[in-house]
Amino acid sequence: MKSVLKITLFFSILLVFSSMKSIKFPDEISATIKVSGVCGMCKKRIEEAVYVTGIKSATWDSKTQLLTVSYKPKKISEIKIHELVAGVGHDTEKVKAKDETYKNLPDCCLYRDGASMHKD
Ligand SMILES: [Cu+2]
Repeated sequence: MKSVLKITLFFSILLVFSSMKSIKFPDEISATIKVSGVCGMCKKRIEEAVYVTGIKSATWDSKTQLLTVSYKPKKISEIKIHELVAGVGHDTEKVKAKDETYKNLPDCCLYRDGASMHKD
């Protein structure tokens, strides 16, 4: 009886630790990032920019201006995702694109200069 109790205790401790670990280090998490953009070309550019190792999926919506990404936190950090997006000319809520990069965007994509929203 005593050993049964010990085993039960051992496994319940193990269970608590393993669940704590999965909360602390989940394999995959998702984030919603605000990204400025205008059209279908922007969508393609933004989604392709974050198509790197560690990213499981990425979808940007021109209406909501939100990029939803699923990624492996062990492989890529959230700030890195912001940097990738800014790297192709799109401002995020945390990282601003360089003016130089921004200026190279097609005219219809110039969100900062009030490019009108249009359909894909
Ligand atoms: Cu565009």
